[in-house]
Amino acid sequence: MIEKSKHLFERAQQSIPGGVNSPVRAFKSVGGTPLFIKKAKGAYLYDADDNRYIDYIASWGPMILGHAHDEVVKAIQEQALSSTSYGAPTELEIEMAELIISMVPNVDLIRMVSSGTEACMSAIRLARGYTGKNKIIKFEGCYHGHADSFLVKAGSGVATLNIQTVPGVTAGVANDTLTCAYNDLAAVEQLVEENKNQIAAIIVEPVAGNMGCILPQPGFLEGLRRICDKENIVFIFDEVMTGFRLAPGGAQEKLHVNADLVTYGKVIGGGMPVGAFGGKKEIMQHIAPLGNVYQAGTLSGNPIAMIAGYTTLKILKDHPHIYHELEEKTIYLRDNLHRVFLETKIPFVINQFGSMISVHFSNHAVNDFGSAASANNELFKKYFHAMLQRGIYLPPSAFESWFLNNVLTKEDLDNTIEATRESLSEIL
Ligand code: HOZ
Repeated sequence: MIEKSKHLFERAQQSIPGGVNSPVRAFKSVGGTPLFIKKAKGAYLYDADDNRYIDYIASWGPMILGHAHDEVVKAIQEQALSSTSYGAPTELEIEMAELIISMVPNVDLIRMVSSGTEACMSAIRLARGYTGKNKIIKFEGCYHGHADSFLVKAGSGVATLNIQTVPGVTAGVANDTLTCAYNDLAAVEQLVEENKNQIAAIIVEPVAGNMGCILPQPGFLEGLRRICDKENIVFIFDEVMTGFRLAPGGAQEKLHVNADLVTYGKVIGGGMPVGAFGGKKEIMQHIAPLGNVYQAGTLSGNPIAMIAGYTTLKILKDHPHIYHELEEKTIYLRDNLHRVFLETKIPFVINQFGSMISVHFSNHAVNDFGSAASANNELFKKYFHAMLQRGIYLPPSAFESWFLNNVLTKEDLDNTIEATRESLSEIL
């Protein structure tokens, strides 16, 4: 029973476009009523009708330690007593920057912002300002937030809603964004050759999470690194999803590939609105006030956001076994879902990396946007709703990754596996 959510959704649509403050929440591609959430604790969400769900969205990634983690909540409460914003520098921002630099490779300087979108948008501006070139290369199905430059063949909500061209993005901006299929190194080489000395940056999700979870093929990221070195292109890792999730040093550490600039969001804020971009001093010193590449924010480095992020990152740094546990849980889920899906004989692909995982109903490998989009997404919708009815909260789109949190128990995972068995027997 979700009567209260239904009522709230109707009411929300009177005052909020589509009833939601971010399109993927609207359940538009899976249909039905989005759940209105009242509270969450640990691995569980509770909706307005008091139904409990095992949460595999984790606020789209940030809640890696589970919801309302005691230490994080306490730190926020204590900071709030000293005001929620100053718009002036604080020692806490230095501690946050020093902590990040101690955890991740190749970051000499880091600038805090308030979202992953801002981080990626600023990194691109910086790459352009630094190189004096205008064009960028991004990959089809990758999503780097909603700044104009990135809304070209984007994943996540843009793919979910099947928006081919985003009105409001000028042709001039769109023309400076070149795209290739993910994992297609030869296409990148060709594009770079055709646009000699015009490419400022290549931006990539080192493990893509906005078309389901898509793994980089061996040699793909290393090949991009080589191209960037040869052609004086700034190599940007969008680690908004992977940063502090795959390892303390994110995908750079886990995959042993260095980027020139890295963008962060999600986990870095411990559930508060935080993003960051950082990298080599040689590039970062072009940012104002050191250089003329302007970037600013009234709430950047906000003390509540900083303390939530700092407390979360410190826990992750001091307890690196969390990453092993998370990966073990995700592999357990993957292997058991695999077993259950196999019994049904329907085609399926489960991609998993660290604590990111997704299911596509496909009879071919899913390693780029084309293969993700050609999967049976009608079946995904049925699977999604059957799981939801059984108390399992999956992303409402096949173009999103699931994110595990560290307080999921074996019982939660077993319930999820059993719910999948029941769901598949109901919908097939
Ligand atoms: N960036 C998130 C993962 N694709 C989605 C969050 C949103 O668009 O609301």
